[in-house]
Amino acid sequence: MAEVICITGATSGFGLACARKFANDNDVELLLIGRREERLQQLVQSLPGKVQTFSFDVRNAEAIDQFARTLTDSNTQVDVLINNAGLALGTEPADQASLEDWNTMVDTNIKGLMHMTHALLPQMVDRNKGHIINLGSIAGSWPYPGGNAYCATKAFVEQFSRCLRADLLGKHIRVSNIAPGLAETEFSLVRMKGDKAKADALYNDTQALTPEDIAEIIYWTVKLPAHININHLEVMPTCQAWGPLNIDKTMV
Ligand code: NDP
Ligand code: 8X3
Repeated sequence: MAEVICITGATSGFGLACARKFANDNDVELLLIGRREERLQQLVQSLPGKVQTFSFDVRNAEAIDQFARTLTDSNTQVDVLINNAGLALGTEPADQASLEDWNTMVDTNIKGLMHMTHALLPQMVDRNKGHIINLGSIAGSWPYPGGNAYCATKAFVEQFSRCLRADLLGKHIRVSNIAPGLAETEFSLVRMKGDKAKADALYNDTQALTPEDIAEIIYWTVKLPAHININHLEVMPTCQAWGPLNIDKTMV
């Protein structure tokens, strides 16, 4: 029986690299989700094996329910759910940040991930089989100026992943939070709202992680023997590490 891998945010970055990585396996069926229909169509044509695409916005709860119903109707059961769709918007300090941006991040990174999990987890529990991979971030553990709502959404992903593990104890269902640091994808272009110069500046003179690095790690996490669960895996490029905490010496 083919292993069914469902990837949200498969049109770019980590999701796309995961789709390419898993597509090379024999006997795998990919369910690829994103909003950009034309990119999904290209994937169907370029990837080997059985690939189905679903164009919807993970902020649309009704679309997720419809997706789950489509799977039920075709008797398709998801073995691995990669909750990857997500974004950051803006780097302004909290008092200057856009409330609309905050809501978009919450609706995508938290509610979208939660709805996908809620829709697909019951069939994993029924079969006593499955693996949920959530894309967290170093931002979920480590605050930085301008990170505000984005960091908080990833802290949700971290704790939600741990709590799923607690609830699923006794079932053969694994849950892993993969938390990358600096990685070069379309992430910064989206965060900087299309300003390519600003997005590129972040990666200049670095050897950032690549989407393929993260796909390799996710693939390894999934392929480990079933009795091993990676709870939380934080990964940074070697050129990245913590700095000292800031101290304001002008306040006295
Ligand atoms: P990209 O911008 O390259 O990819 C993001 C993907 O998410 C796209 O395929 C996009 O597809 C999809 N997406 C975004 N919003 C929605 C939505 N509302 N509904 C459906 N799909 C959506 O970024 P990355 O690959 O870097 O990011 C993937 C994940 O990794 C995110 O959760 C991000 O927060 C996280 N991450 C990224 C890091 C980095 O430095 N790059 C580091 C740590 C974590 P489409 O636009 O077609 O819908
Ligand atoms: C993306 C990594 O450090 O830009 O989640 O927040 S960071």
